[in-house]
Amino acid sequence: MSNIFIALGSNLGNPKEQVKKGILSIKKIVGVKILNESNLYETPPVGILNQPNFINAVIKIDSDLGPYELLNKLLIIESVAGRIRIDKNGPRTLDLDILLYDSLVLNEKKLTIPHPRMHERLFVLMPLKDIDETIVIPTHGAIIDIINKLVPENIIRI
Ligand code: PH2
Ligand code: MG
Ligand code: MG
Repeated sequence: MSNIFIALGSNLGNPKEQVKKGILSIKKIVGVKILNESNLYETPPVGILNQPNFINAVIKIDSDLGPYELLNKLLIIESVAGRIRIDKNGPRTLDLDILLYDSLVLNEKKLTIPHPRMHERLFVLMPLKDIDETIVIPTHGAIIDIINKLVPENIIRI
């Protein structure tokens, strides 16, 4: 079994409900057990600024699915939630990103673990820290040190 952290984000179609439903859908994947859930956060958009605020959260799961098996399940949940891919950083009903998979480091076309931008995104790091503030992100270091070096953002716990 592996300890895996997944980030959830939404800024379209009742984002809070999208994130909650996303967690329920992940709970239903055979071979997945949810171990912990962060608080929900309202966060200003990063990347493309001219779009609604996001709701973000992180969950910790235990699973015997491999990284690609899990990725494929998450992509199905995203598309059932009505996700249409237009802009890389644009608005979305539901985004599910694998952040960490044990201490695995994977650099492949379809999947990069740790998530390639997680260390620069407070909307990911704040909820991740809720679950475990002792996390060390492979190749980047201790979460607390990373957060302390970032410029604070207007992230609101809801
Ligand atoms: N996701 C993005 C781009 N920008 N900004 C916030 N606040 N939250 C997100 O989840 C987010 C984003 C691409 O995945
Ligand atoms: Mg994302
Ligand atoms: Mg994604």
